[in-house]
Amino acid sequence: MTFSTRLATFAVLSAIYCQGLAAPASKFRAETHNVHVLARGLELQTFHPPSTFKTFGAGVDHPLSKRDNPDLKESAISFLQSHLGVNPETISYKSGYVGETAKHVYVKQTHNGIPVANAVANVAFNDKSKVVAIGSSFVTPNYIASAAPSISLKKAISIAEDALDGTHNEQPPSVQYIAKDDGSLVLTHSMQIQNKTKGTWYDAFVDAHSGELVHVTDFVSKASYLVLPIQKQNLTLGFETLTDPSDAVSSPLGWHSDGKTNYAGNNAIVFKDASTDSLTTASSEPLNFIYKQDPTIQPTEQVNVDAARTNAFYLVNTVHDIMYRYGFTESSFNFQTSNFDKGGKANDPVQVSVQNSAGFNNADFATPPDGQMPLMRMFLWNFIQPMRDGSLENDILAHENAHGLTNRMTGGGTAACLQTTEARGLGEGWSDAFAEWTEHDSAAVPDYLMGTYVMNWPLGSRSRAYSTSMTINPMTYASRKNRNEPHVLGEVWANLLHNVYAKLVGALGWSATASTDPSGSEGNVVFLHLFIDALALQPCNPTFLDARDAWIQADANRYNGAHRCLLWNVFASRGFGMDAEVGSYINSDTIPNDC
Ligand SMILES: *[C@@H]1O[C@H](CO)[C@@H](O)[C@H](O)[C@H]1NC(C)=O
Ligand SMILES: *[C@@H]1O[C@H](CO)[C@@H](O)[C@H](O)[C@H]1NC(C)=O
Ligand SMILES: [Ca+2]
Ligand SMILES: [Zn+2]
Repeated sequence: MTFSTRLATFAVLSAIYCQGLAAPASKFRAETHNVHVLARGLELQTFHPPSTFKTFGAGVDHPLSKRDNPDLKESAISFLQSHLGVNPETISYKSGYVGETAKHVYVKQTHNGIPVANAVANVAFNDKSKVVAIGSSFVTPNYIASAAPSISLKKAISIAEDALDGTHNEQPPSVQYIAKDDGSLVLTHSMQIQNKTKGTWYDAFVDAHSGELVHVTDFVSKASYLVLPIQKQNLTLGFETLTDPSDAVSSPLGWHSDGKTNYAGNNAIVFKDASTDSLTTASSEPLNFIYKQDPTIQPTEQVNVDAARTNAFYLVNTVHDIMYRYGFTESSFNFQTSNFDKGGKANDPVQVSVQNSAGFNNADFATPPDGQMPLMRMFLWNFIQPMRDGSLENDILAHENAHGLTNRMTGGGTAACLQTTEARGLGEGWSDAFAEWTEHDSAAVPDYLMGTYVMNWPLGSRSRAYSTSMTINPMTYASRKNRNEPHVLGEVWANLLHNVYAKLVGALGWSATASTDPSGSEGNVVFLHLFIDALALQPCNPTFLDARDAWIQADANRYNGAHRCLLWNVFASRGFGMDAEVGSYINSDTIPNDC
């Protein structure tokens, strides 16, 4: 394909991905709003109250600090009361867990016992039970709608089904308030609406008095890219036969058993197209999955379907095991059929649809709340014949899977805290950065490209390579201005993280066993710890600067701030210094005085 026709194809793709962002209404701010395109091209602008986020380094006391072993929940509520002046009667506990370096509590604002779905807060404590971070999007309403619905749930469901072109699923509906950007609290009927053909999946909020659809949580992260061992990016690097690759700590019963049935897989279920179709099957017993992909015939030929399912199964399980080692566990809302009594909600392994028939040239990942199964849809790519299969490009699988990590760990398992335009941009950036992490096989940090195999295009699916070179990738905090499409936004963040990774590995070296041994002090180990620790600390709908601050706090919690100056130096080198401000997007190269 020539250069210009390739660009034309790409422009069409981008237009599809960007369609939700045309001409946003005047109040729109990327840090607090998003625009969703519903059925028949109708647009809905959603509001996510601004989060305040404060970190405290070594930690501060809370009102119950003097008690012996104070209750985590009560401590969080007392701190919210003393620090933000929030009335404790308006706080309801949502979730919490004790992580390796911090304890986390996530709460919701309530009014007369009815939760305000988009007003939440989170408090984190360090191992000395001091408060290290507080995030809050609580609101002070100027008007509160009557708590008695005047339209029926049935009516509300039919309104939502019509607006979203889907069907209410089996999840129980509820009555919740939604905080709007005019300062009011609207009473809503909320229910999940799904269209399995289109791959859409929402939590919908219909005004229980006016019948208007006022808010949605969109569980789907779209991709736009724009067995292979995980560190190999694509199949041109060669298949290998791996024996027993599962990690006994992360997956105690292996990958093919949940303790009750064999084969189903405790962390992932992989099928071609629809979940009613067949699962990954062994080529021979016991549990051999040896299918040699044939690149000269279409991916839809049986042997290639088997190779694709096998690689997707391997990759998603490997990603599960890596993330588990670094803190994405049962209690921190991960994806497993059985949780082995270790906390969290079970019965939510990743469902992977290989060669999904709904489209081409893409992939996506829908993350519902903890306890509901996410769906990863991998498509075929038809830029070249025979077509290429996204399930054979590991960076795409890893990118998609990482959406599940970031959506579950931000905000305490609700999957509702990466919803603003800016937070969705962070989501895309983290997914690229995680994919990159899995593919390093030495201390070298070459420029990184996503999606080159499926795109059959040297630059892959992003506008530039991620690079430490200012010439190859000049993106800074100022580049964030005027970007409103999540992937385009995400490039700025992913490139910053590429630079953080390069600095950490340059200073601290590289561990070849980082995927299964998180105890090292090497740069790649430190990077993934800070990456995952920070997710749980940051507020709901973080801005770029909140996400940056969460890394600094994560380092204080885990390493006593040992990498603080290194991190600030990298941040400042790309304009994310201490004086950077939300909204103005002027580069700051300021670092702390003592660095
Ligand atoms: C899903 O979307 C398709 C395409 O718009 C539509 O034809 C179908 O009726 C929808 N399905 C449901 C269950 O609403
Ligand atoms: C496959 O991955 C390698 C290593 O990352 C890269 O150099 C190569 O360009 C990729 N091949 C294709 C066809 O994308
Ligand atoms: Ca779970
Ligand atoms: Zn994505």
